[in-house]
Amino acid sequence: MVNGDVPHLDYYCFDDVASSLVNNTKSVVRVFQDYDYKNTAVTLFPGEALDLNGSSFNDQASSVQFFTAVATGDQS
Ligand SMILES: [Ca+2]
Repeated sequence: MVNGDVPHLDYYCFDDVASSLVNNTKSVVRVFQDYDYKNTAVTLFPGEALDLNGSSFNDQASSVQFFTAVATGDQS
């Protein structure tokens, strides 16, 4: 579980191994193919899950960035 921005996922032994992503935070999460928030990214909204098997992003994720969700009305 990651709770903040992570420029290098290998700190967590998690570099290039992710085959599925789940965003169980209340933030928008962007997951990048390379270190330091570079190259291709996928965006996950709060509660969103993504199966990467068979996609070009499988086993590629190397950094993660969190964004505060933009209020769009009732967030209760
Ligand atoms: Ca990578």
